Amino acid sequence: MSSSKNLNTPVNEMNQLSFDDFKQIILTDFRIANESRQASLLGRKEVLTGKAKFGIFGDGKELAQIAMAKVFRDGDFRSGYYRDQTFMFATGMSNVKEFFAQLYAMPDVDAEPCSAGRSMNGHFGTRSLDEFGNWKNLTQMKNSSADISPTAGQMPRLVGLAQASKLYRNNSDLHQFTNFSIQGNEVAFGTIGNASTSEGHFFESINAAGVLQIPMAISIWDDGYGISVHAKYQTTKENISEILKGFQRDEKGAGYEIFRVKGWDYVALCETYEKAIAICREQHVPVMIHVQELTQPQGHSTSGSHERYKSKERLEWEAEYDCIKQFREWIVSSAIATEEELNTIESEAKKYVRDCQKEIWESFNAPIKNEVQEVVSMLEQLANESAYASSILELSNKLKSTSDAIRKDNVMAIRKALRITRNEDSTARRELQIWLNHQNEANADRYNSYLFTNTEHSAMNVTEIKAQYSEDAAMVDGREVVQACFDAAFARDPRVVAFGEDVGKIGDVNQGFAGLQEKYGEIRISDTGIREATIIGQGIGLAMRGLRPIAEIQYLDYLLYGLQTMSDDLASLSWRTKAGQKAPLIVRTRGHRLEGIWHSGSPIGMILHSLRGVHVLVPRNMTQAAGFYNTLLKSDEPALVIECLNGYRLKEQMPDNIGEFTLPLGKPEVLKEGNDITIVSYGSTLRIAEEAIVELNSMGISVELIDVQSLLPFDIHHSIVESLKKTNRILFLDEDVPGGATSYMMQQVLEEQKGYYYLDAPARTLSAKAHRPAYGTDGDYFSKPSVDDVVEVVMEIVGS
Ligand SMILES: Cc1ncc(C[n+]2csc(CCOP(=O)(O)OP(=O)(O)O)c2C)c(N)n1
Ligand SMILES: [Mg+2]
Repeated sequence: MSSSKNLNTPVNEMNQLSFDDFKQIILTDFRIANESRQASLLGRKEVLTGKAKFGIFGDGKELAQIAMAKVFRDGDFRSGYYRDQTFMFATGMSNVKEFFAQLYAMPDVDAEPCSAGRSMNGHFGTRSLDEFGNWKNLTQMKNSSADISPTAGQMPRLVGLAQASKLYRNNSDLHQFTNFSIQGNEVAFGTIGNASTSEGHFFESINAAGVLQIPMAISIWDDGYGISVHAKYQTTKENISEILKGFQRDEKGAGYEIFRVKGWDYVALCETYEKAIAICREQHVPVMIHVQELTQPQGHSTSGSHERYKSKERLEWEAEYDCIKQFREWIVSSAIATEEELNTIESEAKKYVRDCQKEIWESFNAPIKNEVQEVVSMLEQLANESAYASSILELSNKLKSTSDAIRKDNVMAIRKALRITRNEDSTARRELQIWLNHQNEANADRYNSYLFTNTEHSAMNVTEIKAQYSEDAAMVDGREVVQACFDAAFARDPRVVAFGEDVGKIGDVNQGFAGLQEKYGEIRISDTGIREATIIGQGIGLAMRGLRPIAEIQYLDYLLYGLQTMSDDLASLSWRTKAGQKAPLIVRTRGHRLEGIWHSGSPIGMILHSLRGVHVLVPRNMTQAAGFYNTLLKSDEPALVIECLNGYRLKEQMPDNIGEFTLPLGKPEVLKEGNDITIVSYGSTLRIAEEAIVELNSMGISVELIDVQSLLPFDIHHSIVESLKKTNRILFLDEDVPGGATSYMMQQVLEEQKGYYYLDAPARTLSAKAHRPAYGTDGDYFSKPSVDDVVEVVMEIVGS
């Protein structure tokens, strides 16, 4: 990739340049546009000839992205989508080689830094972390958060990325963190397709950023379509900036600065971005740039052809208004360069891209080819030493004749050969097994590693510090315990911020932050609108920029609104970047038992199954919750903490070291010892179990009660099976649906911990009913597990 020292010269200073310098800028832009276009064209061919599986490209969007790149500075962040290759090339955040490495799914961080081959092509991202998982200096590099495929899924995170600048600018205690921000001068650039603006996430994010007044610059790439669906089915009046006009800032209030520009008009694009981003950066006013009249020369993706749904007229218009064609005509008609000069650049670009592609295809294939050769010769050796020679030779011959064999072909052949020769022992067979073991290790690293950051700052490495109590330790409401914990956290670390519905002024609906806004200011403890997806997104974006957010979801039942963002974005972040990015966000919520269909749900199975990559903690009381918060604030991994809704007014002892004690993750606690049966539970049902145990004891049944308290990770030392070895009977209890989190706990203990061997009676689960909890005390009794249910199920299990 060629670049120019003058590439970032502001448009309004261009007239001060010499003609030659000016010309060089234009021609460099023309070159980048052509290199990007050639990458799209060749990329599609690579898919259609079977070398890559799927392709989605940025053709037709080149010029706008080149203009945007001119105003993107070190420290800035992008949160965008799969059309942005030109922007990534022009800013230097990616290049043509990395583009092809991702197309081929090359599982190598150096070749494909965004995801090490884990994401499909067009999913961009830079590496914020060094090889040890520590933050790099983000103000000395250009940054892109890692893309996800769900349309508009990039929007909630964008709000947080932009808000971080506001916090860094307005809170002078944060000015010291120059690795993350230079006094909040960074802009968060968002990109989104026109059709994706139909998503709720888009509207929610736009409103949130308008309210927050943060430096967010959202560009809408409008090509009139979302795959085959025309704008008339997507957007009222077929025009997103038209219908968002009410967001324009004016004498009635703060809002956005909204721009509209044609995607083929180079000069207008450069001027627009120059103007828009200056406002955004300096004044922290969100800006929206609606880039219209964009095209898709090759259609949406390699999955289909746009001739099926675009009219002849539309296709002709797209050919004429192709932004590179228009750019070329402008260059020639403005006498900046000749057709011949441009032709030369175009053919150089073509050759450059072809050379990059060849080099990457070669470096992708070379090690695999070597591995195939090794496997073939090992199989041939095995055939020499085996009674099943012909079957094994069949495998090696098949492998030899597979053109472009991949690692899967290799490993399948070995596994099959090992199965065929399972009754034999030979040097060759042992060598093959060793080779497979090495491959398994390498592939686990390639494909399965870094669900969590696994650094020295991992939550799993935080040393336990026990809570200490003085003799006269006060008995206080549970809410006062978490409040004191948060107070200590805010006092200790200026990076800690908390926000959510009713979190600011009243200190949350249960008073966990009571008085803290007064003490630490609105900049750190704040109310948000009712918008769970962007509360989570705010948290992700802030955490990606070095802050320590506690994002509050008012009730567990409403986590569903934010769950998409938590699951697709937060939970996958470390894994999908192979530890290139992290977001140590703490999501705080409260749930289980209260009253009514939408205030007492406990959908823990849903959470566990959608949030692998996030720690899921279910403290039974506020002291345990505080211990978890203290642990998490020392770690760099994301977590969800679900407090018990009915626990805030129950009395607990205030630990002396409220800001310091830590509770380890993945360690259950035995609350009561017993011999006849083990009850495994968490959260609010523990109190039900405790009551039931009183009655069971009176019948002579001795119960061991275990509080799991940390569902992800789950009992890392396998202590529950130790209890089962003693009692030989087990009941998993919670108030999720049947087969919800109880079945997860059962799988962990019976399968993972091999508890199956110690059972004298069938393992049982007791949960709530399959429907939501009905309102009122009777509704609760007949919907959720009761003391009576627990007593009777235990009696059945122990056979009395
Ligand atoms: C939540 C979700 N729904 C559907 C899809 C499938 N999908 C991928 S791209 C796309 C169209 C997006 O169109 P637009 O936002 O205009 O972007 P363009 O591709 O036109 O640049 C759809 C429906 C998806 N990725 N995510
Ligand atoms: Mg579109």
